Amino acid sequence: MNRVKNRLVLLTLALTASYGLSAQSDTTFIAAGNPVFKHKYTADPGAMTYNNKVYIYAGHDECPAQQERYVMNEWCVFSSPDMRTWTEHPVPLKAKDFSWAKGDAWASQVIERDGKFYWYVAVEHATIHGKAIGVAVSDSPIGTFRDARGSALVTNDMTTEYTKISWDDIDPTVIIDDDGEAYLFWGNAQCYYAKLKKNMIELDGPIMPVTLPRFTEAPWIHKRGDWYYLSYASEFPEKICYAMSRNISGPWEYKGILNELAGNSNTNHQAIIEFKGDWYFVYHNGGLNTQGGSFRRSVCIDRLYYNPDGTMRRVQMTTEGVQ
Ligand code: FUB
Repeated sequence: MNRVKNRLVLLTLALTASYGLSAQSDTTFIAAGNPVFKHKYTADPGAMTYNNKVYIYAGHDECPAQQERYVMNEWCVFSSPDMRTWTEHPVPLKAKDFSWAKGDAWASQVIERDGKFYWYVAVEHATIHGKAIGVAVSDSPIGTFRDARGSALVTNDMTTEYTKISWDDIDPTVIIDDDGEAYLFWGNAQCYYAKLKKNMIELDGPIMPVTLPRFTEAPWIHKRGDWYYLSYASEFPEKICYAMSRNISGPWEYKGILNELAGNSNTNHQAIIEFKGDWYFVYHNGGLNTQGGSFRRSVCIDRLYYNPDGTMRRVQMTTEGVQ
């Protein structure tokens, strides 16, 4: 009976992959190493642990074979109680769910506060030139989510004093500190941070630049003990580097490379989480047969280890993944 059920699940996943369909209902499967999700292309993982489950929020890479550009219209959500059995839930959010956005469901992160889930995303703004950061909210980690503001939280014209490029306001990452204060980090070419109000949908102070060597994009902020860690994609093609600080506002001390170039992808975009006492490095590569690459990426997970002094050991990317 179980075998029949597993075949049905695999058939559903294969159909979903072949026809590029989005999940319409929950679909459960067992991961077989890296990449974790093999039935569709997934990128820019934002990971969250909540109520003994891991959630991965990822962009859906939909670029047709033979083309080389980002085609990303929606985000996906996957959950797992053990990092092995995964459930894909129906698509919880699309770029077009933000009425002010033109498209481009780029990198994102979800965080929980007081039983609500806030999803910070990067999209292309329809009327203000350039990329922008929006925030959606839901009562459930799997959605559905709705635009929490009806307008962008950060737009390109708010950061022109630091860089003139129009795609610097991408890749949001968020942290709620032990004292309850929340902070948003983001950036491309220039890293920024700003305090968030308790309502999580408004900035609570100025946008500040963060100085990091050879910063490209994809900041991820996390805390372990008294250390703050700011990891980020560096140079291009991207490696993941990181810096540490005793203070959320820095200064940040550069600590070197955390993850080398990811296979067959010029981006690498990471998330770092603790789950049931172990730490995990979630990222993407371009390793999925047969069309994987920089615009058809796939989420992978490997273990992350710390040294006794709090620094992080370089990640070993594996085909086996985590079991
Ligand atoms: O997926 C589009 C962009 O590629 C992301 O915003 C970057 O982090 C890079 O992964």
